[in-house]
Amino acid sequence: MEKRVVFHIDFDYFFAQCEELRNPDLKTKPVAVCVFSDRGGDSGAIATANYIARNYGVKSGMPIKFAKKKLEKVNNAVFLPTDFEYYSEISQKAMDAIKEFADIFEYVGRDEAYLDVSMRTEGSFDKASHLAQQLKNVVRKSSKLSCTVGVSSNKLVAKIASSFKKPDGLTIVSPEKIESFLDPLPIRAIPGIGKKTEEVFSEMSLETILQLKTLDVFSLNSKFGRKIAAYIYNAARGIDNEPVSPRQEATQYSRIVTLKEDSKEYGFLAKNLENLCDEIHSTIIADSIIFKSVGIQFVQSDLSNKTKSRTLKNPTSSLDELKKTVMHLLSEALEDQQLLVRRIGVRVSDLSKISGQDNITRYF
Ligand code: DGT
Ligand code: CA
Ligand code: CA
Repeated sequence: MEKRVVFHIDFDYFFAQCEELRNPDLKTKPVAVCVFSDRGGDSGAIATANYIARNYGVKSGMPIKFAKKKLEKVNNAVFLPTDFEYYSEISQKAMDAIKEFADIFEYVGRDEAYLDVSMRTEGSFDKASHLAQQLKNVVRKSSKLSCTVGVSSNKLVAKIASSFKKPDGLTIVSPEKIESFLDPLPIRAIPGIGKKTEEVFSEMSLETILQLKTLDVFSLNSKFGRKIAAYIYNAARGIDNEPVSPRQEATQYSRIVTLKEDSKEYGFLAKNLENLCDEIHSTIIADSIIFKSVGIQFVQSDLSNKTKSRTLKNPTSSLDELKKTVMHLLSEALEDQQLLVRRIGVRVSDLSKISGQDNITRYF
C-alpha cells in the first residue's frame, strides 16, 4: 500500500468571511456574526467573528451582549445576523473546486473537508505540499475565500495541523515529523478534548501532549473508559487509521442565486436559470454523473418557497435536456405567479455514475 497523504481543509472565520465577500468594506472593521434568539434585543450568541473582532476578545459561542461590551469603545464594529443559505452557496462553490483535488473527498461540514490525495501524490509529501498550495490558490481564485490546510498521513494529524496556523495557513506534517509536531502542543489541540477533559489532565499537572504520553493506557482507562482512553492514547501518538470516506454534501447538485432585482418576468428568470444549468452541468460532467430528476426553486419576495420538479424518462447528462426541462418548469411555475421572485435555483437529483467510467474513489 502507498503511504497515505491526507488534507484537512478549513475555511477561515467562515460566516464572517462570507459577509466580507459581499461587503468588502467590512474587511477593515471588527465583524461579529450573531445568532439572535427569538427573545429579541441582544439575546443570543456569536456564531463567529473576523480576526479584527477576535483581537478584541470576541469568540464563537459568546453571548452577543458580552461581545458588544468587548467592542464598546470601537465605533465601527459591525454585528450581523446569520444568512445560512448564502453561506451554503459560497461553501458549495468552493467545495466543488476542492473536490477536483481529491482521490477521495469527504465532506464534513459547510466549512470543512478531508481529502485523500495518496494516489495523485504517490505518497510524496513534496508533491503534497505543491498540491496543497495549488488548492489554496484555486479556492482563492474561484470563490475568493481564504482557507487553512493541514497535511499529514492521517485525518487526525491533518486536522490538528490545520488548526496550527490560522488564518490562510498551510502546515505540512510528514510522518517522520509527527512526533516532534505533536509533543509541544497543549493537550486540548487533540480534537474532542474540551475544557473539561483538559482540566482532568491539568489536575495531574499534564499540559502538553508530550506529558500526556507519560500516562499508560490503564490509567487512562480508569479515568475515561476504554473507548475514549484508546482514542486519547493513540491521538497523543499521532495514530489514526480512520479512512477518508467518500461523502458528498448531498445526493443532489443544486445552485441558487439571488437575482439582481426581484422579478417574475420569464426572459429575465430564464436567463438566470440558464446560467445555473451551465454551472451545474459542468460539475456533473466533471464528476461523471447522470441525473433523472430536475427541479427549480423560487424564493419569493416574502421569503416563501415555491418548487417544481419533474422526473425524466431516462437518466441523462444532456445539457439541452436539462435546459429544456428547466424552461418547462419555469413556464409552469409562472402560470399563477403572484409574488416577485427574489432568489432562483436549479437542482438535479436521482443521480448515478456514468457506467463504464466508474471511479471507485467517489460514489454516492
Ligand atoms: P476559524 O477559526 O478561522 O476556522 O473560524 P471559523 O469561524 O470558521 O470557526 P469554525 O471552523 O470553528 O466554525 C465554522 C463556522 O461554524 C463558523 O464560521 C460559525 C459556525 N460556528 C462555530 N462555532 C459556533 C458556535 O459556537 N455557535 C454557532 N452558532 N456557530 C458556530
Ligand atoms: Ca473554519
Ligand atoms: Ca471548521
